[in-house]
Amino acid sequence: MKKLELHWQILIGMIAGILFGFGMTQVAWGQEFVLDWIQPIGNIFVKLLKLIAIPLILASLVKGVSDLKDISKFKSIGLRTVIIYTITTLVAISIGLLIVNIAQPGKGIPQETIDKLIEAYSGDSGVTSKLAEASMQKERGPLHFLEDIVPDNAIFAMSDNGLMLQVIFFTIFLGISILLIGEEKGKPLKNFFDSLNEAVLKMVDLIMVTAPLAVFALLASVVVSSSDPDLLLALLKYAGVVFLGLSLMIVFYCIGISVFTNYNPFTFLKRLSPAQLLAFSTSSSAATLPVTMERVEEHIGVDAEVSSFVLPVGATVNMDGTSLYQGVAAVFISQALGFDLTFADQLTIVFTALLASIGSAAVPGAGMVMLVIVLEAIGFPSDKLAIGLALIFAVDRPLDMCRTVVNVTGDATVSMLVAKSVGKLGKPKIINNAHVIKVS
Ligand code: DAS
Repeated sequence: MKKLELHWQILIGMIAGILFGFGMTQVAWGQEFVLDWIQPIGNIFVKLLKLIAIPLILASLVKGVSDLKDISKFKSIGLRTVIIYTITTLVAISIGLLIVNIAQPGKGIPQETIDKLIEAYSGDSGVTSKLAEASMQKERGPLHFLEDIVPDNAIFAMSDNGLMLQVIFFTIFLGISILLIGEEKGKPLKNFFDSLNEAVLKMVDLIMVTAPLAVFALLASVVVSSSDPDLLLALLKYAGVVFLGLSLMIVFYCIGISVFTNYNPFTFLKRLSPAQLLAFSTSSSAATLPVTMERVEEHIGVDAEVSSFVLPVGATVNMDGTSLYQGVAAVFISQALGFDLTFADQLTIVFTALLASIGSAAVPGAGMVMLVIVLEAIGFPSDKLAIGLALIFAVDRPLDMCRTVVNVTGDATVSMLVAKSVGKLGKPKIINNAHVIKVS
């Protein structure tokens, strides 16, 4: 029987995980069972991917830079990358603000829902204590020791963007230095990083073999941990606004790819889909980065010279989905808690959401944490800040999964646009019998 393509395997794992998770919510011991015995499988998978993200960046970026024939090409790749990333992020925030101001999802939330949240947030009962208990549960799981065996990074603690950026800085510096010491002297190092790159890409393939089981575990855990159904109902409209905005961003990327690279956008989405499904399941651009790089280089045809720079930088500082979400969330919370926004406030949101998305780490939930910057920038009352965040916490994880897909898709799109602009968009190495329009 023909082996199912990877994205179908992952999709089946996701659907099975969601169904299993809902099944587990119907039995008293279900949530504990999933958090204790199923969730660790997913956590180990995410740690494995994060483990190889840094070595992959190290190898591919040194290879990418040292393969350049001259430094000026590297400068032009860098400049194009920064300009296009800024444009896509500003478009994302603008789309988000347009929709949330038209839809007004924060208006009309029943006052008793808000009062219930304020009461729950004061720690008496309900949302907060349940969330605290659930997170404690994860810590104490019986398989926790198993998770600890897998380091989640080989060289640096990838605790936040700062370290990722330091690794990127170091590797670019090293790559340029190898270039400058000349072909002869640099050859041993170049050969080392070339074979390290191949070896780490093979590690990606091996880890991806477990992807269907891992996404099953990750999604089952998300379903059993979702919060109070009443609150979820009140937030459905808000989630719909974010989801609509994120969907429009995918359309925006497809138009850009079709117009500027003559690549069939549906082929692009199909070839990128394992990385998108992984982004959805892990809510982490950093964990997905190794797969994004493998898909963009091997299956889409972006030269490593471009992808090895554009994608790690993108995973760190370009988060279009997050910036759109932060714009929508800031307005929604203001609407729900009766804080009127002027036009100047909305412009402030555009600017601070751009900065907040750059500062958001490529890990689950980072976008919500950085949302505080946006709310403080518009002078949101600090005594209501925590309640505002608690208000959207209930649906943050599913929205994080969706916005991470857009973050990853945006990075892959920009890598194609930059590659096309410097003549480095070629034929994919691996053809999955998808129809690719001739790409010059
Ligand atoms: N989960 C983040 C990421 O990895 C995005 C976010 O939290 O907004 O891209």
